[in-house]
Amino acid sequence: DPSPAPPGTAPSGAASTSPAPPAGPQQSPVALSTADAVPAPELPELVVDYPRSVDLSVRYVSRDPDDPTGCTTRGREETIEAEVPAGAAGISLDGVRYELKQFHFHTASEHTLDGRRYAVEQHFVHAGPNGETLVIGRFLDGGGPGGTTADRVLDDLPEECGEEIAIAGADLAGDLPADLSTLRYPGSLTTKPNTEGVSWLVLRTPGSVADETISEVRELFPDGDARDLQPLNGRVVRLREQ
Ligand code: BO1
Ligand code: ZN
Repeated sequence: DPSPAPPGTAPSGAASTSPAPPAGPQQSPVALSTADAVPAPELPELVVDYPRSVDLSVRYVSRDPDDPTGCTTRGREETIEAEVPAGAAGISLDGVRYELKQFHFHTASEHTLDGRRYAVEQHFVHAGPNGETLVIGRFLDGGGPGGTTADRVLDDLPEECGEEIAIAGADLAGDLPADLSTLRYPGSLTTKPNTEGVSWLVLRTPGSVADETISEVRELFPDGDARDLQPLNGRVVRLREQ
């Protein structure tokens, strides 16, 4: 921790500012292109083990150390997040299991796919056996019938600061597409502290939520909470079809 400023050197009431994180060479999000992606059938199949029914706890969160509750601002570092009970959901790659910890949303999408930015991007955040982070990204558009977990979460948002909303019996398995083909690349957290070493698997097949769900999330984050696209800097994006 930095030592406190000597008395009288900081204007009273001034907010503390966090230093900008060092921008590494492998940041996220990036512009994804199916045409430029290298076909990679040799990569391990994505095996999803998500439940048909799980109870979630939804709240606002912030990655900004100056706004730990996510209550004061609705910007780049804030999101709406659903916590998944320990052991309830995960994925495996080559027999190695990654536990689903939480999922959250960004609007508009953070990644782009073939030049398109989607209305919403859902991030399923997993932790590996050694604490590695693996995120599955899913693009969401409007025009859906409603009733997906994303609709349920975004239609019943917490109103009070710090309030937790319980969502019972969420069908996480049913939210995923039949085609689990993914674009994979090494990247970072898209919010502070933008830590690298994150494995990104972005589903090629977008999903859809109801138009009114899109309106809700846009009302909540009028300026969006998506980070700018970051340079690939020579990274290879691979396409694992399955
Ligand atoms: S994102 O998917 O790149 N937008 C993203 C951004 C921040 C986090 C995760 C994903 N934060 C991390 C925290 C960890 C925590 C993990 C799971 O989320 O840095 O401390 O364990 O909740
Ligand atoms: Zn995210």
